[in-house]
Amino acid sequence: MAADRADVVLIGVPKKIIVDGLAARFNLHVIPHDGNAEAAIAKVAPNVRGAAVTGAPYAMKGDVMARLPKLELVSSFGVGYDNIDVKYAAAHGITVTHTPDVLNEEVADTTIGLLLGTIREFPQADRFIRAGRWPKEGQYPLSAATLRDRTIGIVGLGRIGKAIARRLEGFGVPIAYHSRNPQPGVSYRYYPKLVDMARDVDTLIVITPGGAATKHLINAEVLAALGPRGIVINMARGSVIDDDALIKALKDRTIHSVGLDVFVNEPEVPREYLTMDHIVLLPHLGSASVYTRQKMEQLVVDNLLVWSEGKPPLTPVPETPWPPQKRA
Ligand code: 8YV
Repeated sequence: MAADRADVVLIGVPKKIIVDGLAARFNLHVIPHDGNAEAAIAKVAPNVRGAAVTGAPYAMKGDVMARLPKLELVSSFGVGYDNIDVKYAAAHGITVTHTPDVLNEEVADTTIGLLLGTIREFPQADRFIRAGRWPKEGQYPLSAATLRDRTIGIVGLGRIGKAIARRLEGFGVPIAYHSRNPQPGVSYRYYPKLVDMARDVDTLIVITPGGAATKHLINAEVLAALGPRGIVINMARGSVIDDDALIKALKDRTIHSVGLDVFVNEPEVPREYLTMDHIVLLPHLGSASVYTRQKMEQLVVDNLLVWSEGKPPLTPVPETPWPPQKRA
């Protein structure tokens, strides 16, 4: 059904491309993300037919969707949509879209940066210079780790995982992967069981979706299998790693190091990580360039625009229906 000048809510940060793009076509209601969100949603709830959500920590939970009886489409920012209750949306005929593909290359670039930075200790070496230690102590110690003798296991060979693997081919390192199903058209060794792959590689790159299905996939057993040379790079979601197990492995030095771009309670980071100098932490930078974020923002807008013309969404999530179904 065409939805020109439909009532649309924007939940999260009012990014300019999203606000301008939606305000030109819809009655846009920017929901403040302070204590007044509830009241602002209540005011417009009966008429809202579309929603834009600008990425975690902002969410679209089932109880909010339940209060929007005419809601047809949720256009979510980010490729990951664990902040959207797609189960509720699917059960109630609401279509959900996300922003895949436009960020693949950026996230893959960031992953390689974090991988090399962690292996060769670039942030620590930067701190060494700034602390004035070079003239006093001489050369920064040789890094114990190198990419040269490593074997990489990619956890989740989706679109971004493949972009990472393509880059790693250029580095001449052996590549293996674990995912629910083997991927057609790739020559990397496939492991149906993560723990088996962890035993055979020394470096894990985690780039799997978040949510219940992957919670604590990287656990004590996997870390033990990875062993003392082990390095884990997490570009997925904080929930994929069992922090208690990882912190213990890092403290006991039963793995070598980690590079973490994502955390369970962002922007909070477990204090134990902050006190460890031998690991690398990034504040969720995967897709965070102006160039790529603008493409993601535009895709949030475009999914709502095509919906307003009665056309199928550009980038729907697989779980929810199209066209949206009328609720009883
Ligand atoms: C975004 C991401 O930074 O796309 C994703 O799933 O994790 C990032 O690109 C995030 O969604 C913003 O909250």
